[in-house]
Amino acid sequence: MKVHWQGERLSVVEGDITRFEGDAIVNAANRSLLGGGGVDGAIHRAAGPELLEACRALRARVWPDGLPVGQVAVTPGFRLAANHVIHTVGPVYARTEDRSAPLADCYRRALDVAAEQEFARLAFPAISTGVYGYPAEAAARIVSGVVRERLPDIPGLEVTLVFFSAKDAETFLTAATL
Ligand code: AR6
Repeated sequence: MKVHWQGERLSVVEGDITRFEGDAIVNAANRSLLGGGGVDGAIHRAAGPELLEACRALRARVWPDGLPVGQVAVTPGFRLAANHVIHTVGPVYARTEDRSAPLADCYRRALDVAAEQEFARLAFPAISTGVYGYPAEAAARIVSGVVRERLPDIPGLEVTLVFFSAKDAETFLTAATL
C-alpha cells in the first residue's frame, strides 16, 4: 500500500483494503449484509464463503430486517489478512437531504468497536463514495472530523484510511482537515 500521508496514529494510503494486515477492516456493505459489488464484493471474494455464512447467521440472529444505515456488525475475517470485518452500511447520497450524520455514525461506531475490543490496527474504505454516490470531498470533511474527534480517546489504535486510487487519496487529503 502506498502511503500518501502519515500522522501520529492516522495514515492515508492507496491500495486494496483486502490486503490490509491488522485487527479489522471495515466493509461498506448494504443492508442485506449478503454481499454486493465494489469493496464489499472484493472483501467477500478475499475472505471466502465462510464470510457469507457468518453474515447470514448475523441476519438470522441479530438483524432479521437487515443492518440499518449507520450501524455496525462484526464477523471474523476468515481468509483475509485482517482478523475481523466490521460491516457497516453507509447512506445513499441525496442532494435533497443531509445524510452526513449517518455517514459519521458508520465511522464513529466502527471506532467504538475497535476501542471496546482493544484493536490496535483498523482500516476503513471510503464508505458511500462509490455506488452510493456520496461526493468524495464532503465525505472527506465528515470522516476527518470524526477521526480527529475520536482518535485521541482511543490511545492504542492506529487507523488507516484506504483509497482505491492515488486520485481518491489526494482528493481526500485536499478536502480533509487532519
Ligand atoms: N479496496 C479499497 N477501496 C475499494 C476497493 C478495495 N478493494 N474496491 C472499491 N473501493 P463502494 P458504497 C472503493 O461502491 O459507495 C456495494 O455493492 C471505491 O473506489 O464499494 O458504500 C455494497 O454491497 C470507493 O471509493 O461502496 C453496497 O450495495 C469506495 O471503495 C454498495 O456497494 C466505496 O465504494 C455500497 O456503496
